[in-house]
Amino acid sequence: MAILIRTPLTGEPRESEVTTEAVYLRRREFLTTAGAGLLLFGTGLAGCRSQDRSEAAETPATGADAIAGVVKSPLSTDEEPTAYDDVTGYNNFYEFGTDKSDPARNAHSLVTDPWTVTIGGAVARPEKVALEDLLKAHTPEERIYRLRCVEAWSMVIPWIGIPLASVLARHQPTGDAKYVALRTLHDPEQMPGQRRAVLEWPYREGLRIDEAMHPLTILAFGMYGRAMPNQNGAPLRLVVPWKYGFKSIKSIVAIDLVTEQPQTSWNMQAPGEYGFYSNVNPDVDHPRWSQRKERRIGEFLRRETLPFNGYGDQVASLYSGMDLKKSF
Ligand SMILES: Nc1nc2c(c(=O)[nH]1)N[C@H]1C(S)=C(S)[C@@H](COP(=O)(O)O)O[C@H]1N2
Ligand SMILES: [Mo]
Repeated sequence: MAILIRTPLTGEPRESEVTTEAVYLRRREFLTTAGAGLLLFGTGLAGCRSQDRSEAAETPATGADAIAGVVKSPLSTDEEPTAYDDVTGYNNFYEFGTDKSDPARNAHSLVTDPWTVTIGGAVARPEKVALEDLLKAHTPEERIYRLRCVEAWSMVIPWIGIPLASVLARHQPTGDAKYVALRTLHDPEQMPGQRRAVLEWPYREGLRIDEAMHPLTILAFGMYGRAMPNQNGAPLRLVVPWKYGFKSIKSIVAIDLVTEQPQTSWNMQAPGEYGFYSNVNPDVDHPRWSQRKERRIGEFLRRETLPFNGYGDQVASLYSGMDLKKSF
């Protein structure tokens, strides 16, 4: 039996937060039944800044926010991960400000423990579940996925998560479940960006049920071997690697199975610019800029953007017969 342990993360981990085993066992604790045994992190994190790598290597399972018991997913890309400091310092998370540097500065005010997620709507087993109980029921995996933002930058990130499909299956969607609607926490006290009407709060996103059940779609609760930093969507965020980044909703509190196509924040804000599907598509320009090229953060030359962000072999069949210029 593998043991997965994490502790709350508020802001950056400091030496003083590295606790003894006895102390952190009293904190948030996850037990899983991953069959692959205990895999310690810190050895395969190419692309982390050297400081991160050595920190992780020295204290793989006992660092304040290290996650153990994680299985490596064969669905990973073998591309070089983006530097950890870039992934945690250049974010879109409007609940904490609209500048890319705002979330790293402001997201410490989000309290991620305790955290509950409500799973409801067209399911046989609706439930309001503590995050640790939700995660306990599934095997965590590390998956190195590309994230491609509609603003034409991209990153490669070693996410730690669980397939959304296994969460949904546990709650038994009924025949009426055609879409999945996800919602971020709405609490202007903790999320000061919600005091301004830059978007209609709470942030919301949605997927068609077959997209949600696709094995590439995950709920991530960590990255780079450690707990999810607040600015990246702690404690639980979606990752849908063949879609533009805004589909990957952060700090999720509700997952509802629904019959009608749900409202999504960016589509409500600017329907001509952001569609429901938002599959990465170099042939469909954003009205104000081309989507043909992207800058991988940390690289100088721009790359050609690939259809479905390079995941076409796995996901193109979901859209056979659809006009993806109309359903953008
Ligand atoms: N709740 C919430 N989720 C969100 C956003 C947001 O503003 N609020 N921004 C989205 C956008 S536009 C992108 S590109 C990704 C960025 O994720 P990252 O900061 O981990 O790179 O988060 C997405 N999820
Ligand atoms: Mo984005």
